[in-house]
Amino acid sequence: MSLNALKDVIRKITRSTTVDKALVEEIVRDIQRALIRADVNVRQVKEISDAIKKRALSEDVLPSLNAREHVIRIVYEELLRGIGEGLEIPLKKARIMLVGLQGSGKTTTAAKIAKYFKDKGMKTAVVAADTWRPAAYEQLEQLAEQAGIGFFGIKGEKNAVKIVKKAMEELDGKYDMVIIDTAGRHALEDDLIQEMIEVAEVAKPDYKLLVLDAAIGQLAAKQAKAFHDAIGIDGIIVTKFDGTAKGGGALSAAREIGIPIAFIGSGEKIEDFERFDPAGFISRLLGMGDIKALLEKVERIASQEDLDPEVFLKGTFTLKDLYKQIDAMGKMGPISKILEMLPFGFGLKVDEDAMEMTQEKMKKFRVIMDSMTEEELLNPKIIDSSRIRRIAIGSGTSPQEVKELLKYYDTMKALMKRMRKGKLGKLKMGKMGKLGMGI
Ligand SMILES: Nc1nc2c(ncn2[C@@H]2O[C@H](COP(=O)(O)OP(=O)(O)OP(=O)(O)O)[C@@H](O)[C@H]2O)c(=O)[nH]1
Ligand SMILES: [Mg+2]
Repeated sequence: MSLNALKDVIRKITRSTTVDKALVEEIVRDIQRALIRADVNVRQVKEISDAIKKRALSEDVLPSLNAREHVIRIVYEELLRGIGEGLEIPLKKARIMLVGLQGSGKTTTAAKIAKYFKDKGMKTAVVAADTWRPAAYEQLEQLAEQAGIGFFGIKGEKNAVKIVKKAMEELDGKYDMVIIDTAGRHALEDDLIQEMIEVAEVAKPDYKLLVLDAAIGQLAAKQAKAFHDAIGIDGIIVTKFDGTAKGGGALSAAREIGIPIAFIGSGEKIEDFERFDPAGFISRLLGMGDIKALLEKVERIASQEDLDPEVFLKGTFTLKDLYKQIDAMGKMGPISKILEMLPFGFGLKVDEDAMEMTQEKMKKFRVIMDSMTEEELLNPKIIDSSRIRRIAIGSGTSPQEVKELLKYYDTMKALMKRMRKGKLGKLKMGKMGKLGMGI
């Protein structure tokens, strides 16, 4: 078979990896159930599932992904579309104003943010601008003390705008980041909106962050929209993620207003706070632990250009090619996985254990090859016992280990040859295990 004819066959096999409609329907039904259970807005669930169906059936399946993984990857992308990678607040001078309904977690979160950035080397302070809740001042003061962050408040002062004005004069220049805790209400009432607008006018915050309790579920989208319409929001913080809530409400809220999630609060303690991580969030939302592993796999495929399939096709296979292959194995996993990714891999059953090479062995093989001359790498045949001794000394290994590498090279070379002849399917990989090299 000529090279071109072979490539044609390959292309056909690749294209025939179809994702059938029944499977997509089945997966989408599972996803819908998970999303609704996680409190994602029903209208959004419909939008998301329509998009998934359309893409899953029309897009090519990435090599090495099975049909299910193909659909899940698209599910992930569609869920990510609404929430993005999260809001990243850089380590720069900034003012952050927190808003949110009563009990959502603003005061606790103010201290958590200040601590989070303090731990990154910023000078941070909190401002007690909640004049509504009894003892809000004491609550924040105590948290600030506990976290070792700056605090500003005016005890007994009933005007939040006055406090914030004074705070800005007082703290400016002394702190890098100032976080303002504001009052909440049971519902978004006019006087609260008015107060938020006035506080924002004097505080001139770089970020207005909405604090949302994960437990409010489906109400989150409506609430986020109301706050966004009233004062404009730059990011969302989801609190009480340590509870039973799966975060669908927060996802809906972010999608609804098109604003990213910045942080997740996951407990009452000041340290229970982390930057939003989309993969972790979506895994939890769907109740699927394997999303991260899948994404890593997709990433590995993206680095596939590191592996040149032509090597498998052209007539020669030198130690240089082996070197590249070993490098690719470091990035992409065992050779059996790489073979599966190649179009040839279809129908190829390899004994994974026999093919596996430990990281340690890979490293050693690389070190050995680093001690070889260009000539030896390109023409391994010339490596005789005196060269083997020299290479062993140069690489700090033993002649035995150099021989092992050469044996491995011979085996791979034979494998490549068989591949070119299209006999790969019949090749018994198990034999390689007998070489006793742990490959
Ligand atoms: N489990 C858990 N509890 C939290 C979290 N964040 C806040 N809380 C608790 O929720 C309750 C309310 O938190 P606050 O920070 O006082 O809420 P707030 O928004 O300032 O409330 P108001 O000032 O009344 O509007 C407190 O008991 C907090 O300890 C969280 O991430 N997980
Ligand atoms: Mg409060």
